[in-house]
Amino acid sequence: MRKLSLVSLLSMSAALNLAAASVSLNANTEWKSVDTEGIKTYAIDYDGKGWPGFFPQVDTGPGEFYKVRWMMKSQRTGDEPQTLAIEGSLGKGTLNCPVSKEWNTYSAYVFSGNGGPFKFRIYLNPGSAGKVEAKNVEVSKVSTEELSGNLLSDGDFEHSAGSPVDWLKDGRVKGSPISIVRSEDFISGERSMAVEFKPQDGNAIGIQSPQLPVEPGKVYEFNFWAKAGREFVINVDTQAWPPYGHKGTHFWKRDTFKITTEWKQYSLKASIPSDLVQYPDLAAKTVYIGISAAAKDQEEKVLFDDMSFKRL
Ligand SMILES: [Ca+2]
Repeated sequence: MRKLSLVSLLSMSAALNLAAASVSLNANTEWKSVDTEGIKTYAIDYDGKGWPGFFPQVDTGPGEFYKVRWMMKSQRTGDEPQTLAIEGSLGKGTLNCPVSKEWNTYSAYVFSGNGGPFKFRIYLNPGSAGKVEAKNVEVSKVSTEELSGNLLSDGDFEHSAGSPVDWLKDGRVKGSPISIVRSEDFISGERSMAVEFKPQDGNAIGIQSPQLPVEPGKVYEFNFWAKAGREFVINVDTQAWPPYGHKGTHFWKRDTFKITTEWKQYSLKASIPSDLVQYPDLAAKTVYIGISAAAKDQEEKVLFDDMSFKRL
């Protein structure tokens, strides 16, 4: 693994649990740090105001994927997402990420473009109050081996506590339509993801994956298992819409599946265009998956498990 260079810091600084790579980290001074068995945990009694966060920064090589990972748990009473802001050679952007009341590891992939300094900012969004803790912030270069495997970090949902680490609800939806539930079927391990597709304020509930690394010109396959209480039709969209903002022709592909009352495997293939003049969004080399109810006025709880998104 390539060692990342240290970058100078400003206020409170720390190098946290550097299993993956050395990374410099700034945190707002309102975070208090506690050293527990050699691991620094940061905590804040957040009043719901301001944007307290962490600021890891690394030097990147050209044409590489990097992954930022961190652990967080939040006792906030609301359901505000946490946000990862990114700034590198491709521009500036933001990614909303889920957060749970229990410790989970969250992560995001970014493509370095021309390389150079890459700044991250992991921060809380204003809203409800509550204690928030974070630790183990790290950034590492992604290996070729990882890029050819399952790009979802917890496809079988056995490592997510409370709510899935990969999936985020549509920003317009109130409440928590996505949860980790105990599985009753041996086929799905001990835990599955449940999504309550219940229309709210005229909007169908949709969920979306993180930005997943892709190579333009290659074919990717999204596999998942699902079951519902009755037959229920969902749309699964594969699309490019980079955090830096959309340009040119929108790459977008919709597949529709009828979920039944038995666990079954479903699969789609997406051929990522190679023409970056027509599809400039793909210069960021990421796509994401969106899942929504095909009929906006119907409701059903659908269970998902064993998801994978891989290059063929
Ligand atoms: Ca499972």
